[in-house]
Amino acid sequence: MKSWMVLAGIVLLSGQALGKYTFPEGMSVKTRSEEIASYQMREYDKNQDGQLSLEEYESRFDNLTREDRRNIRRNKKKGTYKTPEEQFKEMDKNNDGFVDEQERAEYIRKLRDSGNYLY
Ligand SMILES: [Ca+2]
Ligand SMILES: [Ca+2]
Repeated sequence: MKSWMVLAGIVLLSGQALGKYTFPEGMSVKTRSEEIASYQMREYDKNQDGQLSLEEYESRFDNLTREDRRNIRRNKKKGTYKTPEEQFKEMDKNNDGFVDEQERAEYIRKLRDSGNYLY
C-alpha cells in the first residue's frame, strides 16, 4: 500500500475514534418530513414563489398515487380524514393564506407523530 493511502487511513480512523464528525457550516441535515415537504414544494408550487396557495395545494389531489388513495381510505376508516381545505387551514400556522415549506414539514411530522397517514 502506498504511504499516502496509509496516512489517509490513519486520519480517517482517528477521526472516527474521536467521534467528532461535524457537518460543514451552512449544511442543514434534513429530517424525513423536511425532505418530503421540500419535494412536494417543488412539485406543487406552480408559480414558484416558495409557498403553496390553497389552489396549488388542492391541485395535488387531482393526481393521487395509489398509496395516497390507500392512506385516505385508512384515515376515513379511523375518522381522521380531512379535506384538502381543512388540511390547508391547519397547516397555515401564521394565517397568511399560504403554506411554506416549514409549515408543510411541521404538518407532516404532526401527522406521523399522531399515527395518521399522509395523503
Ligand atoms: Ca406558490
Ligand atoms: Ca403560512
